[in-house]
Amino acid sequence: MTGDLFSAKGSANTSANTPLLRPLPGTPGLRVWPALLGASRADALMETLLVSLPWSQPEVTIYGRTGPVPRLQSWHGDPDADYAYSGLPLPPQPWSPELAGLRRLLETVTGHAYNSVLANLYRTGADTMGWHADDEPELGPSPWIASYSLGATRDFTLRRKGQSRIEDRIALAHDQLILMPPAMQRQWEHALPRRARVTTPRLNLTFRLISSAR
Ligand SMILES: O=C(O)CCC(=O)C(=O)O
Repeated sequence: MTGDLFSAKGSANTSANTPLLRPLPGTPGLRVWPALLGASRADALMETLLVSLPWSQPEVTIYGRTGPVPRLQSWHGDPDADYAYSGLPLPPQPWSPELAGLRRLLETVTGHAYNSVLANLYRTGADTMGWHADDEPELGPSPWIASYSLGATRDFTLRRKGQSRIEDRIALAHDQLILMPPAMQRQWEHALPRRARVTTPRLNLTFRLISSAR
């Protein structure tokens, strides 16, 4: 299945190669590929990842309070791609064939290299991701982050660092890829808020380059 999913034929989808620019005030905008693999390949990829990744729900400490992350997650990467997220050390698990195939495709499509991926599984709309920027020192001063979504459409909200007003909201849909430029992590925070009406799962994969591993 992996071969089919990421074959040149499969990825030669016109929309996979022609991103749209989504402007953000005062920041180079995000690039958006609305349909990367095509719906049936994306369906098959989601089904495989749901059952094959070693999902877990680790505890993190945020502002002095410890509790389980409000979603499931799985961290994969090259052996030296060590990362810490909200104080939680994440030793990388090996690339699965599907994640490795997707990494190769995203490197070609976005023109950036990645050595790790954080997979997040939002089981229903009750699972969330809090406000943050992907600006940990391990990512270096200029992190390009490719974020690929599968499953239920969820809102991805954006606010400027130091402010509470939400300035933008992007509905991230099945098979949609966004590429976040470095300035976005310097100037903005993002979150995935609770959505009570969403009853089906969403899977998100953020591909990163841990620069301390280079
Ligand atoms: O699920 C999403 O779209 C956001 C994921 C995210 O912010 C992260 O992995 O840092």
